[in-house]
Amino acid sequence: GTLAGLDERLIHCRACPRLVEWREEAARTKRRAFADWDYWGRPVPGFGPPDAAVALVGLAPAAHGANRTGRMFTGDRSGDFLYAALYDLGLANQPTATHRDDGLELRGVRITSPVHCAPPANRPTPEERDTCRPWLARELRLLRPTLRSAVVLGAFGWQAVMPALAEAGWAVSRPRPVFAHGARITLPAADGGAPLTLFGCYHVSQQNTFTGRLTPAMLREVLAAAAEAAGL
Ligand code: DU
Ligand code: SF4
Repeated sequence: GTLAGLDERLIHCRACPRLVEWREEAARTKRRAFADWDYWGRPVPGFGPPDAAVALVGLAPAAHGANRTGRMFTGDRSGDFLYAALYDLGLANQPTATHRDDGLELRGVRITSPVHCAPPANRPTPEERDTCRPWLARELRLLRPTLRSAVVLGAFGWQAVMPALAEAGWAVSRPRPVFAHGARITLPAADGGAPLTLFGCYHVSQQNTFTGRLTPAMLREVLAAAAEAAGL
């Protein structure tokens, strides 16, 4: 299979009843500021080239952000913060992301998330995380020939990505590595292929960026290290 084929199948997924309801409810009721938008209201596929060297793993689409625009981190404050940093490092061709046809292109980076549908209160259940994991594992397996590093935004993504990485062919140690901002670990490939360097980073949510827990410089530092580890 191809990544494009995977994305095409993903957008028809209805495996999580609570999330299907929530994503479609948000698309029907809308936020006042986006009343004239035709919301996406479906699973949001990963964004970025199929031969990416760096993966960026978030949490889940925001109800009025990616669930509206149909592209990861596009149209919300989290994305404003993330894409500005990617642009600063030359990993994106423009600093802003507003809609799916805004001309944004990523260089060597694929952005995805462990849960592909917008959850209530930005909080998927463990069951929803497990139900969505095969999509992440398949995506990582398809990226594996070129993938050399991954930045995981927050503890939820960190816990979700470990079993997916194991299913995609990297050796994940037991006990599982613990999330921390600044964590850096190397996972050997289970079959002698290229290892993957994994980086932990606080999530780019407003909770962290408005309070200064995660600053632009802190995010740039992690992204730069991941790009360097991947030879970008
Ligand atoms: O507050 P906000 O910028 O609308 O983001 C809501 C929430 O969802 C925050 O925790 C970031 C997360 N998120 C994500 O993980 N992936 C996305 O594409 C968009 C938002
Ligand atoms: Fe399907 Fe994942 Fe959405 Fe659940 S969260 S409905 S598994 S795409």
